[in-house]
Amino acid sequence: MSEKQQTHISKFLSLVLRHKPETIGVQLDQNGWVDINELIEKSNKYGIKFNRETLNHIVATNSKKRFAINNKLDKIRASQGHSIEIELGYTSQKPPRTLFHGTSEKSVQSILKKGLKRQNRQHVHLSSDIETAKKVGQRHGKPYIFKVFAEQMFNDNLEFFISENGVWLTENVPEKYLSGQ
Ligand code: HQG
Repeated sequence: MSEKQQTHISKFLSLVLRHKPETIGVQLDQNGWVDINELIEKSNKYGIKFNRETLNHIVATNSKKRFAINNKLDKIRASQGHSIEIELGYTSQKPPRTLFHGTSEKSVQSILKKGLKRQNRQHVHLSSDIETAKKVGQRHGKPYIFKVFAEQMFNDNLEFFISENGVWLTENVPEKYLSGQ
């Protein structure tokens, strides 16, 4: 299978496992998990064809390790990025002193006024390095990087989580904890 086909399947998995499981008629459990056999069967019926071997390969080689497989339960879920309400079950963690958020220049004024909002997702996504934040921002336009005073937020009792694939998550970031570059 070509890389292009694999990316296509990976994007389809993001859609089903993060946003619209109803596309193929599966349900996520309360922690976001879906039975792998059911996922494969219903995806194939929908016209996105792959088998268990391909799925394992996509999960293992995915650039951002977006998906996690639980072999004991034979289930799969997205590790972060959901717009639907599920309980990821990560425990609250102390973040590094500073984290970064990449956005586009066109959102800067609004963010300075209102802080970082989680928008359609369950969390605001932050990264521990500038390079990753830049890539995230580029998806939206000319990138702009905010510094987030994460340790200060933590000391003020705002919670942080780190996803299985290393993305820092928090509910939102009030503007006083932000600084531009
Ligand atoms: C912006 C990708 C105006 C925010 C990435 C962002 C990430 C505001 C956009 C993950 C705002 C939401 C998430 C405010 C926030 N006013 N704009 N007050 N507050 N925004 O896609 O962080 O490839 O939901 O800056 O790598 O870009 O999908 O969030 O630009 O980890 O695995 O609203 O998605 O991962 O956009 O990206 P998104 P994001 P995957």
